[in-house]
Amino acid sequence: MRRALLLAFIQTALYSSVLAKFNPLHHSGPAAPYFNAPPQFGISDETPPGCVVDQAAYIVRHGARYPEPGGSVDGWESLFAKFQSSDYTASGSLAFMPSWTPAIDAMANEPLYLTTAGAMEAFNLGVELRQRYGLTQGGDNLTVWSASQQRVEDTASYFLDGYLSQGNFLLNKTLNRGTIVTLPDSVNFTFANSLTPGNGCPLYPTGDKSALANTFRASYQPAIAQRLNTMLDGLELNVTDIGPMMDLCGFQTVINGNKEFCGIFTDDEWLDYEYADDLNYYYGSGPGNPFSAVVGFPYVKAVTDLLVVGPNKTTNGSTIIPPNLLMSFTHDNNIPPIVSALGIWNESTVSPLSPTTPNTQRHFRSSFLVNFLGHIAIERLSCDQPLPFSVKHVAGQIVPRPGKSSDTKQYVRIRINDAPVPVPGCTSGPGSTCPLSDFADYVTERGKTIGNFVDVCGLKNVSNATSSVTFFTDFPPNSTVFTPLPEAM
Ligand SMILES: *[C@@H]1O[C@H](CO)[C@@H](O)[C@H](O)[C@H]1NC(C)=O
Ligand SMILES: *[C@@H]1O[C@H](CO)[C@@H](O)[C@H](O)[C@H]1NC(C)=O
Ligand SMILES: *[C@@H]1O[C@H](CO)[C@@H](O)[C@H](O)[C@H]1NC(C)=O
Ligand SMILES: *[C@@H]1O[C@H](CO)[C@@H](O)[C@H](O)[C@H]1NC(C)=O
Ligand SMILES: *[C@@H]1O[C@H](CO)[C@@H](O)[C@H](O)[C@H]1NC(C)=O
Ligand SMILES: *[C@@H]1O[C@H](CO)[C@@H](O)[C@H](O)[C@H]1NC(C)=O
Ligand SMILES: *[C@@H]1O[C@H](CO)[C@@H](O)[C@H](O)[C@H]1NC(C)=O
Ligand SMILES: *[C@@H]1O[C@H](CO)[C@@H](O)[C@H](O)[C@H]1NC(C)=O
Ligand SMILES: *[C@@H]1O[C@H](CO)[C@@H](O)[C@H](O)[C@H]1NC(C)=O
Ligand SMILES: CC(=O)N[C@H]1CO[C@H](CO)[C@@H](O)[C@@H]1O
Repeated sequence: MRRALLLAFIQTALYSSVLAKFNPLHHSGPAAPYFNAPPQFGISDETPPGCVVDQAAYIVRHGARYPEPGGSVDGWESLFAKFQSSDYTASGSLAFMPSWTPAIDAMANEPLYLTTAGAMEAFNLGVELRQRYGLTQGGDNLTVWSASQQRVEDTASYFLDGYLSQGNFLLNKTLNRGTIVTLPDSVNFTFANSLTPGNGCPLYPTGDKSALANTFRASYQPAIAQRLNTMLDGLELNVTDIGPMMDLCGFQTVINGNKEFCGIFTDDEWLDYEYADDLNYYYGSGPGNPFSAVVGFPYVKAVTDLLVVGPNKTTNGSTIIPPNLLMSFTHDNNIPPIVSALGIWNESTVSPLSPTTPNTQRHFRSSFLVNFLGHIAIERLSCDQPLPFSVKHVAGQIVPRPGKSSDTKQYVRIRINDAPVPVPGCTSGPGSTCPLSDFADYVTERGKTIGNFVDVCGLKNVSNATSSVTFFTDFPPNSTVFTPLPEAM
């Protein structure tokens, strides 16, 4: 008995030491498969006791994909050519390189599109959100919104397959159907009313300082190449090879589960690699781009307005009754603008990010935000007193759950890859949430500071330019609608 306990103790200790071990996949930025971010502010990711979430909005990067044709695929091909075209000996963690081949086996159909792991991530999110919230009843249809590239639509589609996978509805064509509203991708004529709004803001590219990431890469890559060359006799790697090799840790993992590249680099080398990605997003599409907040704000404003209206209600003059779970699917660079618009992760001690020296206390981490399926959730909570120690029941009367009684108060919580992130200066609610009316005031103030899309983006000369997201309540021009679930045979 005692032996068994001791054994269990040792196993637990071993397991937690494995968990605590440095994991390169948690430091691989946009190449990392999805994982829940660790709590950066010590707030539990559970819904606080006494509360239920009665509305939620998610903006989600597509799931894990193959590399992009051209850029990344070319990098893999050059690496392959380099390791195949000469006589050499590779040792240690590089001993697998002479037998390495790029993990793409259908060149025309794989690059750019989801991997099976990406499809699974999206399906799992659907399962998780039905379980977590129960915001729609079994049999209810669900409408979601998507940018229009294939990998994004496929993510929306697999999400719906997961979300709608319960019960016996597959053959019923009128119940439990998913609908995807597809918004034109990367066009400049939809302005703010888009899931790729940066493309509708002419001045946005002028604020992009993501080149700082390359300067930082140039500071650490030479030493890595030098170190790796000690394991190669007859072949010399240079800085050009390091980026693709580090990317291959995440990418091969999501293609075929092979983690050989993850074993090549030291913890410090991974931390530098991650920081380069942080600089890329912080200064490219995040708070370091002065046009980032104005690009993200229209989405934040539209969601906030719907949370203020509340669940199960139509808004004035809308043609769509938006569901209580608002799902939007898009690309990596459309997620950081939401962080900027919300003004979160912005303490003066850790922002702006230094172009040369990583601050280990920083909150802004690409691995926690724009990894595959990375997402920001804005939840509306209804709360009252948590369940007391004992509850009296009267025959035939269901006692309302805490959060569902008649005198609830409403709060807002932001979660990034599941980890709660406090609204600056607004944490008085249960679980450090922000009272809904204060949140609405906070967003209004943010709007005044940030300015409106048309003015700030330099679109005053364009007569039909818009500063508002209205796609949740009105089908925008050039959107398409389709139902992804298989029809009955
Ligand atoms: C679909 O569900 C509805 C409501 O339960 C039912 O009336 C209808 O017969 C079902 N159709 C099929 C094909 O199962
Ligand atoms: C659900 O969606 C299907 C397919 O788009 C549609 O035919 C059906 O009327 C919808 N059902 C409800 C209850 O809205
Ligand atoms: C959108 O792009 C087209 C083609 O590049 C250009 O002619 C047009 O002026 C742009 N429109 C706006 C509003 O920036
Ligand atoms: C604005 O006008 C342009 C040119 O007429 C058109 O292509 C575009 O679809 C319009 N955009 C909106 C949001 O109405
Ligand atoms: C690195 O080596 C490759 C050939 O393997 C070459 O194409 C590339 O220009 C080199 N890069 C640098 C920075 O020297
Ligand atoms: C919204 O309506 C659904 C039924 O469609 C119901 O189950 C849910 O309790 C309602 N939510 C609120 C907050 O009224
Ligand atoms: C709804 O919109 C109409 C027309 O835009 C306006 O006249 C009316 O006052 C609005 N109602 C509410 C309750 O906001
Ligand atoms: C971050 O905070 C600083 C100082 O409080 C402010 O000047 C800056 O505009 C903020 N940035 C964002 C993106 O909110
Ligand atoms: C947008 O829709 C209009 C009219 O439906 C069509 O003529 C135009 O080609 C569409 N533009 C795009 C980029 O899909
Ligand atoms: C139609 C038009 O003239 N558009 C211009 C409006 O201003 C922006 C930013 O100054 C230009 O990029 C557009 O070309």
